[in-house]
Amino acid sequence: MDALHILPEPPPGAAADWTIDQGWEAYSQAEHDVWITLYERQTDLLPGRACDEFLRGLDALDLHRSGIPDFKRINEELQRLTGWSVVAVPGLVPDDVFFDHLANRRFPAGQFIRKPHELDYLQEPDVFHDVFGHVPMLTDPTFADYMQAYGQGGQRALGLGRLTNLARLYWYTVEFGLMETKAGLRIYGAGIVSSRTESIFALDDPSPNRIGFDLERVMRTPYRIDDFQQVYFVIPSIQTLQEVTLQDFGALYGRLAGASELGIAEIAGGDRVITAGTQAYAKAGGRLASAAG
Ligand code: HBI
Ligand code: FE
Repeated sequence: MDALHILPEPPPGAAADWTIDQGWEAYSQAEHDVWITLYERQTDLLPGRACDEFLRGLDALDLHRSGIPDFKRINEELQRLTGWSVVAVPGLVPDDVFFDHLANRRFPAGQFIRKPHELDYLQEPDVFHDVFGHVPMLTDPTFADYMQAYGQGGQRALGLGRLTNLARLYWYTVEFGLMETKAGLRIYGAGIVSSRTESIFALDDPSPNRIGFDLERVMRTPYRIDDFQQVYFVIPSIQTLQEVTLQDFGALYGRLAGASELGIAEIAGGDRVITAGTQAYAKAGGRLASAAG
C-alpha cells in the first residue's frame, strides 16, 4: 500500500485502534447508488470468473443490490460462519494496527465509497474494495484461518524487518490471487474481483505472466500498486493457503536474505509457467496509455 496515505496517528473521532463508527444511516442515496452500480456490474461479470468460495460468500452475506451494507448486519452472519467481523476505518491504517486487527479476526474496511468518476480505479481501499472484494472470502474457513495467520505473521515480520517480503505474499494471494479449478482459472484476489477491468484482464489478457504459486518465488517478486499486475500467481486449490501457514518463515526469511529480487515480468528457472505473457499492456504504457486512447 502507498504509505503516503497513512496518517501518523488516528484521525479525530477514531479510536486508538483506528476504528470509527460506520455511520450507516448517514450514507447518501448517491453513495448507495455508487455501490449498486459497482455491485451490479460485478455480479453480472463474475459467474465463471470468481471462484466458488467467493460466490458462496457473496450469497451467504446477502450483499444485495440495495446499497452499501450495514456492517452490523454482515457481522451477525460472518461471526457465525468463521468468527470474523468487519470494523470501519477511515482508510489505510499503519501496518502494525492492520496486522493486529487481522490477528484478532477483525477486517478493517474503509468506511467511505469512491466517487462516481472513480468507478474503475482508485488507489486507496474503499468500502466496495474491502467489503465486496475481501469479505466474501472470509466466510470460507480455510481462507479465514489464512488471513488470521497472515496478521500474526505480519506482526512477526515487522519485528524481523521482513515486511516487504510478507507484503508481497498478501499482494499476490489476498489481493491478486488466481486459483486453478476443473473448469479453468478462477479469481479469489480482492483487488481483481472488485475491479471490472481487471476481472477480465487477469483471466483473459495475453499480457501478464501466470505462474504456479511458490512461496519463496512470490516473496522475491515486486508488484504494481498503480496498474494491472504484470504477473499473477496461481494456487492449485484453497488448501495451498493452509499449507503456507505451516511453513517455517524464519528459515524462509534466512534464505531470502541471500536471494536476489526478481524482475516483475521475469520468468525464473523452476517456475511452473501457465502463461508466458507478452507484457504488451505494460509495454504500451498500461492504464494511462489506454486511458489516453
Ligand atoms: N490498512 N485499512 C487498511 N487496509 C489495508 O489493506 C492495509 C492497511 N494498512 C497496511 C496494509 N494494508 C499493507 O501495507 C500491509 O498488508 C502490509
Ligand atoms: Fe485490499
